[in-house]
Amino acid sequence: MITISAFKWVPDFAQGLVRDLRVRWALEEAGLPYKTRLLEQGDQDKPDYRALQPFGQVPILEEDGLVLFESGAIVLHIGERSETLLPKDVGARARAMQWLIAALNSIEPSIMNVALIDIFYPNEEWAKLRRPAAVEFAQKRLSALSKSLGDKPYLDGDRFSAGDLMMVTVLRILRHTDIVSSEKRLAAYVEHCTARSAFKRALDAQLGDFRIAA
Ligand SMILES: N[C@@H](CCC(=O)N[C@@H](CS)C(=O)NCC(=O)O)C(=O)O
Repeated sequence: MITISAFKWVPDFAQGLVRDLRVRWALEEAGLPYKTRLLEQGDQDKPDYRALQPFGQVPILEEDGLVLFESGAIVLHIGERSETLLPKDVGARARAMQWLIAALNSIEPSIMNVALIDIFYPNEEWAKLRRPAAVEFAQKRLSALSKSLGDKPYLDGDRFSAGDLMMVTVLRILRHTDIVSSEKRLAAYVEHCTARSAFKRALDAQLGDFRIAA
């Protein structure tokens, strides 16, 4: 049975955003059952966990002696068992991976620049000075993403893939602002991807674990 790591509890701002959600969603899309290894605060710094995840982060995936960290690597690994996530067609499969990496490498950094300011440094003078340029840069990236999406339902056309799963979890990081929601096409894209029953089950499972711990 697959085990994934997650935090037992996190503050409200992070609930529904913690990156194990990506893996739970991928597992739900793939129809693979899993259990969770829930970390108390501080567990991520203990040597036994650091031996599995060098940076002390969630999620990791454990299965039959295989241990993987990095949500992108884990989603791609799960995708090997799901045509929904990684289509069989060679080109479509490569493009699904391309969009997953674009989400992590070309979109997430600019989104995190804004999110980190808002969450951890809202009252710092330097952060107030830095924020407008960080927002402007994120908007530039999002506007390019929106143009590329165009009127298609998904990034590669008519089919949902691991690329959409990752992109949507990245875009949701700015749910506390109107930076994504004011881009109408992206807002609609996030809405219809998160209407998938697999996403709902994944989100319920993460929030359910927090409720139990509260
Ligand atoms: N690049 C990593 C990032 C993982 C990550 O940032 N996880 C956060 C939770 S969403 C975490 O564990 N933070 C605790 C820490 O960094 O100490 C991935 O995608 O798996």
